[in-house]
Amino acid sequence: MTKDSLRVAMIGTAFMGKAHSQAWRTAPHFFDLPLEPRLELLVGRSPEGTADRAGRLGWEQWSTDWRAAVANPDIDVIDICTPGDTHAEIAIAALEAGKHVLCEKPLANSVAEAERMTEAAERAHASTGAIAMCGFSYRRTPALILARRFVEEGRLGAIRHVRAAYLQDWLRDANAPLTWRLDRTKAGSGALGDIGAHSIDTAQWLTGQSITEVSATMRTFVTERPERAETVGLGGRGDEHAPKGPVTVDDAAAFTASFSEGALGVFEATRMATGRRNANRIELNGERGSVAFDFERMNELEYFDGSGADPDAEGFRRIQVTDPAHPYMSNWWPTGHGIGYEHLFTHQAVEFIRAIAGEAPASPSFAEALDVQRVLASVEASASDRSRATPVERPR
Ligand code: SOE
Repeated sequence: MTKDSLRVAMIGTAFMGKAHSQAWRTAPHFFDLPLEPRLELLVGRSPEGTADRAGRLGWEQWSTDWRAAVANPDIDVIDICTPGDTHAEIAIAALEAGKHVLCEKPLANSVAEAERMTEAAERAHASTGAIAMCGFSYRRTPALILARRFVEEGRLGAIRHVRAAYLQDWLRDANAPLTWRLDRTKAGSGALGDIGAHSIDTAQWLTGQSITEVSATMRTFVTERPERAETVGLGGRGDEHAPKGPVTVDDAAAFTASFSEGALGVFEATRMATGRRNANRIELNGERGSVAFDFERMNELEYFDGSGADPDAEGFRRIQVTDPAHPYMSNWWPTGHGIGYEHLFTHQAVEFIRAIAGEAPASPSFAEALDVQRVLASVEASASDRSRATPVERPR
């Protein structure tokens, strides 16, 4: 029997466009899915670039008109992989047209936009059954899912500390180019929304607790950058003699946070941590145990069992999260053969398809992503209110 197909149109052709394309293509090869995704239509800005990407990434057709994609009755899913300033308009139009929507993180550039998107998602779900999900892809990391299970099983006891640092360094060169990620009107914020949003989402999801209060500082170390540049990966090296334009977002954000059940959080997000390429780290310390994760060793989870069962042998142990019993792993390679960054997007596509088929809840929902947006807004508000920054008094 052939499966019903799920016809996908993806808007955006850059980094996330590549990651999502691979996910849509790979998911049915490795997972038994209720619906068969079809890479129907790729939408980009330039005709040449989009045609080339569509060919390479395996899309049937391409176009430069997202509105036509949204109106197309032969499309079931709109996958949004564009900068944040376009998310609300595309997502709301797609939901109103009865499409399922997968939207990259952060959900929007403001709380107001995220609220409108969430209302549209709830309305569309009630009227057409449309599913909306936000792409906090690190939730699909097997080691983090295991950590969450440990928290739910009570192995950590009451959680006291949440320590999250998302460290990258692709902006460390002062001549790295002025890309859209450094433009507040396009990206909403800098390191905070781009990667700090992942830490906020992961922390709330892992602990099952909400952040209730924050106290923040943000910094832009390099305030202008060359506009003319050869980009390499996310950064690259700009032409230092080229005209410069203003950086309008943060390079780094740091904040403390209180959680609803009493945990104390310390967060750091930076794209200036020289030598740290994609160190998305989180550690939880509970009264009975701890877990620690670093994306640069994504197939491992550190676990400390402080229950006192074997006091002489206490210590953090490194669980290699590659066994068939671990989340998603039986669909991939034999034990010990780890997975990588791209696999998380495949897991995300799998969960989205299952949610559309009614087999699983759509999580992170737009409502959950709106909650992250509210925390981001509070961090920015706190950082801009310097009245509570207390100078250090020193004798002259
Ligand atoms: C850039 O900092 C980035 O690509 C983020 O936008 C992604 O969400 C993260 O997974 C990797 O880094």
